[in-house]
Amino acid sequence: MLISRLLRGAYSVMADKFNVVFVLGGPGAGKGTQCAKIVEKFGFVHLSAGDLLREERAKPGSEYGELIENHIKNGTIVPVEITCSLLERAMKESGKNDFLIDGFPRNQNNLEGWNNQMGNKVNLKFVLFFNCPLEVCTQRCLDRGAAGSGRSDDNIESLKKRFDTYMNATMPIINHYEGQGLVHKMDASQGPDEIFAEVEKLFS
Ligand code: UP5
Ligand code: MG
Repeated sequence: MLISRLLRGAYSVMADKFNVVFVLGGPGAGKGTQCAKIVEKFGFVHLSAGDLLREERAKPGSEYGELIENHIKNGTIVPVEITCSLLERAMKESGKNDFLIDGFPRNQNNLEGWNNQMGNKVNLKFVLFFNCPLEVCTQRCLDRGAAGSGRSDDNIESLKKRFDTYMNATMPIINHYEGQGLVHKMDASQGPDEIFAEVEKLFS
């Protein structure tokens, strides 16, 4: 009796946690594109940390607007307190339980801040890593910029900085999760449908 009550208690604590899949990869690797497909087929909530920061930046009178814009243009990373609060708020407001968190955590500061603030509220299922050559990613972002994305970082100067940050700060985070056996690495240089054919196997 006691054991089954304890087990039920433990289960309800687990069930109360948010389920999270982190989606990482270089600029233009296709994180957003694949997340949209996962949402359509499997019903997760997609939260792009970059999109949340851009929304916050666009709010009239935002306390952090200028700081966020400077980081985005320079390809550097916004302090975790800001990003993590935006993510947690969006998770709570969604009323849902299963999340794709796209483009986060990107550096050691993000990882530590997330673990402190969210570690015991979240069940990290795995990390989806879109691996794509720099030249392919660069071309995708430049094409998107030329097509009128309006993103202040879809230009060659910002892209160089975004890649430096990705290689120096984000790859060590991916390697950290790899060491925990949590990373699923995808070849993201193919077409969107070919990539999704691999991705969906993980969610099925
Ligand atoms: N495209 C997509 N897939 C394709 C495919 N398979 N074949 C051909 N084309 C493909 O795709 C990019 C473009 O490529 C699109 O035009 C798409 O149609 C095409 P997308 O799906 O948008 O790729 P994604 O990986 O999401 O690229 P994104 O540019 O969003 O990646 P970033 O990681 O650079 O951008 P993000 O918005 O996450 O971050 C921007 C900045 O915000 C960061 O540099 C940083 O300054 C800041 N930031 C933080 O500080 N902290 C955070 O936690 C997050 C962001
Ligand atoms: Mg994106």
